[in-house]
Amino acid sequence: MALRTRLTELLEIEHPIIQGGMAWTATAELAAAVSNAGGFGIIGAGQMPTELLRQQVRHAKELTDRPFGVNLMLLTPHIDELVEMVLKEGVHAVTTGAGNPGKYMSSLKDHGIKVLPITPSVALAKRLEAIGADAIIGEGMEAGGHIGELTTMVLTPQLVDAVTVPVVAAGGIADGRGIAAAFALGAEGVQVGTRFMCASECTIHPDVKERIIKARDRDTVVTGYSTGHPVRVIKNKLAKTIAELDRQNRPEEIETLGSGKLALCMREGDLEMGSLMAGQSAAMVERVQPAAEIVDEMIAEAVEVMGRLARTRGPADA
Ligand code: TUI
Repeated sequence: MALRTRLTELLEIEHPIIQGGMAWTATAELAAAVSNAGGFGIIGAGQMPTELLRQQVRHAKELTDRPFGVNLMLLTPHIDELVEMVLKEGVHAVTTGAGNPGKYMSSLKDHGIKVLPITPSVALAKRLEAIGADAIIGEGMEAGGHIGELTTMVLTPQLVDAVTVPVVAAGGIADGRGIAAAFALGAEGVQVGTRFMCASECTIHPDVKERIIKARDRDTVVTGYSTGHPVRVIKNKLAKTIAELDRQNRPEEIETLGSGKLALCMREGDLEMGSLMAGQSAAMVERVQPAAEIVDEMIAEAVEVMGRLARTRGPADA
């Protein structure tokens, strides 16, 4: 069973599923497991020291012979150094987040690295296509972490109409129904973050996985609007404090308070004072399971749903 698109060609993968490059969460182990399962695994660079990211890239190469990538978080202070390192080590593709990767586009492409920017808007997607983006990942505000304003449902078709390169839908996709929906909107692939947080191979603290599995529909909240970098998290003590600072319009204090809190959550398992970044789809994640099982289940369900839709007739033909 396979869903082939221009994205599977571009990334030389079997299934059109990209694993989100989540900071402090998407390590070499997870990325390699997703790539070995026929998807596209991504190491989340976040604010990682350059040498640590280099080790991660090398480790992933030991764990898989298949293509994988790195997500570059463009707000990182030493981003230039991270890009240099990625150019030297070589990966199949990079995704970028939290900014405009225009400055790095030509050097990445000159090194044969595919570039898939994550964008929250149509205007930015058009600019990035014009300077050589190989595909556009449109991320809706259902996603976890740093988000834009539009939902996946309205962003995806607008991107599909605006660019000619493949569009990948992200935000709120955690099962095969989500893949089928994204394809209905014209996407040629999906990016999945939250569900892969509960992959067996994901190295985050087990308590975080348990919290995601327990999550219900309204358990996430967006905080940090006053900083200009809003993030979706599962509600906890830290989120409540930041929401209050947001109301009082005290962005500097939010930046100070937020520093180091993502690692505190994901690595040390502090569910109350850590930043519990996860998407709305946390409520749809039911269990910890191997990455390959997640990929296989999602693809099988997508194929089943799309087959059912294809056989559906209007009342006149019924
Ligand atoms: O980047 C993400 N998700 C993230 S990054 C992150 S680490 C962080 N922590 C605190 C504050 C900020 C970041 C946690 N989660 N997703 C991809 C994404 N990119 N979402 C939105 C954007 C984006 C936003 C603005 C991309 C480009 C952009 O462009 C602005 C411009 O310069 O035109």
